[in-house]
Amino acid sequence: MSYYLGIDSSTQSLKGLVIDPSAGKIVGSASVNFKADLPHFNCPDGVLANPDPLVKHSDPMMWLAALDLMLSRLQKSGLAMEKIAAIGGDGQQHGSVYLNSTFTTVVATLNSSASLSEQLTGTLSRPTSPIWMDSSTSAECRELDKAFGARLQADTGSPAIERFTGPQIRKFAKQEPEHYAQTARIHLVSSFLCSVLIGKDAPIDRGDGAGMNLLNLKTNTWDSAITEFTAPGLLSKLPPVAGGVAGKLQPYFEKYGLKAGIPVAVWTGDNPASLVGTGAWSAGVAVISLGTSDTFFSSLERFSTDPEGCGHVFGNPAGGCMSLACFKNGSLARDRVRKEAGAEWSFFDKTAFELTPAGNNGQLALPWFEAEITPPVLTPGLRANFDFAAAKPEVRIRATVEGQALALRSHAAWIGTFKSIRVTGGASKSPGIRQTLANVFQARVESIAVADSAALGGAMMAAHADGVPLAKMTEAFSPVSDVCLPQSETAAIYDKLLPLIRELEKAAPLK
Ligand code: XUL
Repeated sequence: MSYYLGIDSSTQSLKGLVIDPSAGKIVGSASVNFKADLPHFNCPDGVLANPDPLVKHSDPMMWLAALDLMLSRLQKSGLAMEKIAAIGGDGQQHGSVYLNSTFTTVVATLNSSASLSEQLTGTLSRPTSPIWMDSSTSAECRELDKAFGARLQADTGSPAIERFTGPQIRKFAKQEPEHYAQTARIHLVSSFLCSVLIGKDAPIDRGDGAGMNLLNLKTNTWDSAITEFTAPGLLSKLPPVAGGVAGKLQPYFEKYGLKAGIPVAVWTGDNPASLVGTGAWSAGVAVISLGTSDTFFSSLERFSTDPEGCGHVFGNPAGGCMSLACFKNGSLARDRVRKEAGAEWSFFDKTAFELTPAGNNGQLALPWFEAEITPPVLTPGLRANFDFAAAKPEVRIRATVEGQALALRSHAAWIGTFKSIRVTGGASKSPGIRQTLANVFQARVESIAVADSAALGGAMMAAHADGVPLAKMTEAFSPVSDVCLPQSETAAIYDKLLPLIRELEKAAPLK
């Protein structure tokens, strides 16, 4: 009869999902879309405008406003909030929040008659938060590479990567030393929101901590040499690394009908949470998550890194590690191609694939409207091996979806070959995209009933921290609800196209 709440603070929205594990049911959900619901933060798509296309920051106060609004919506939906026995959650990975020395006191004494953002805005030592879409730290990455060489990837799971929190902190400390000196605590998006729930500094978990270039995955502690090189005195500004229960829900949240004192599980990153929510936390299942970013991930039996240096090793919240390849140009790029082609979503998701042949007669596109992460390419712009602007809408759409699918296959090869792949995220509902993935990977593409697997993973981790076994919840909440089989006659077409995607990655952007 106990309910568990999972909260997913992602790039463009914040969602809550409530499960009842004893009944095997989802009993409630609420969401807040930053563009539609919080337009006054001027952060549409979760990113603040900036003249430098490589700089991508968000407003941490918007995430707090979204948390208040989501909880009030959940309460207004009529859900029995008092039945929620524990809370878990996740945040978009790599993003960081910079807090001054007043944070500890203010967060511990929140007044329920004012909003979270009103009370916490004065605790920021940096008004904005760099997020995972930021590619502006190449200089800092090269400095880290020079100082630590191959050890960085061997010990932290990734070479120096622009969006990772360590290079971001180094850039801040170099460019704004006074503000860095005023920073008492640096949190990830996940640990920041968890801290607000419990009224004190929450730990960072291994799953999300591994996305910082600071955590030694061999010792599961902050790497003191890397941390000190990244920024002076950084170790004292980081919360501890831990899993399990972070603390107890503070009284501020009673105004939403929640019971103060219920346990709050340590939050993780959105991809590690999705690993749990899709049921892929145990070996052998790969996941493709199609959201603001497209990601390919699976649990890892043995610690192994990407020889090309694009992919990552993160902690698996269920124990051990997970692998991940991340592509920045995901759903926002698909939406832009759709709009520019003058197509409805029904045309993009289905009709375009009925009007064109598998392989698109060799016409491929990479919709890199933003600087790409995998591979790291800092010059944005669409790449295509044909006259994209002159082509019919259906040709542009297939070229884009096949280009993205081939890039996923090519850059996830180091992770392994999988006979079945689970898909999640908004675009995983598209029949055209699912069939393309099945054909490109020649694998069964499985859907699970809950598209929001990160929030589900957060709810499952809350229940797990309260003693409910993960395997039991996976059976109840993540069963395969639909399967898309590969068409074997297309195998040779995509095998032939695979090397072309690497060629296209080296091409100049179209004007
Ligand atoms: C993963 C990554 C993105 C973000 C946002 O490394 O950068 O997937 O977690 O979803």
